[in-house]
Amino acid sequence: EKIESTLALVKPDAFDNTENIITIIKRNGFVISERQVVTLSKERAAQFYEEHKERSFYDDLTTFMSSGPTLALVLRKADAITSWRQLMGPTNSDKARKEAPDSIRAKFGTDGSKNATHGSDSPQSAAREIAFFFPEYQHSSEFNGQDVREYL
Ligand code: YYY
Ligand code: MG
Repeated sequence: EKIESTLALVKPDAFDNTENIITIIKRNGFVISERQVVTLSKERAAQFYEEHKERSFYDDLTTFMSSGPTLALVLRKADAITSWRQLMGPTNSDKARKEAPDSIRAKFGTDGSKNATHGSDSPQSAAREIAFFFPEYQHSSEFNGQDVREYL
């Protein structure tokens, strides 16, 4: 298994649960390589989610994502991209509560659109999304698989 980096977000609906979510992240063996608290503008949220710009939920999504603080994290471990999405659970928090009650979205998500966390869905999206929040990370030794440090 290859050590991967992925982008995780704690979205505005779960920001007050950041400490609990970080505890779960660490308990599952992820190393937190970068962290940043940011309140996204509507324009920047729209840029982050531009793959969804034709979808009916796009305006509500970008309004929600700019409604309060977000915590951006770079998570590292073997198979981090798939592993973090597994730990988050299904996109819809109500579905998560039925199908994956131990998942983060089941525990901390609000509904079908306010769902506590984000995770990159492929190596390509991880690279784009990490660079979106942490433009220097691609030059770091972590990105090249060395010197994994823990910041928290
Ligand atoms: O990758 P993931 O977050 O699990 O779902 P996406 O299909 O990429 O959708 C991004 C984001 O959009 C999702 O986290 C909630 C919101 N959303 C929505 O509000 N309504 C939908 N029907 C689908 C997604
Ligand atoms: Mg997605």
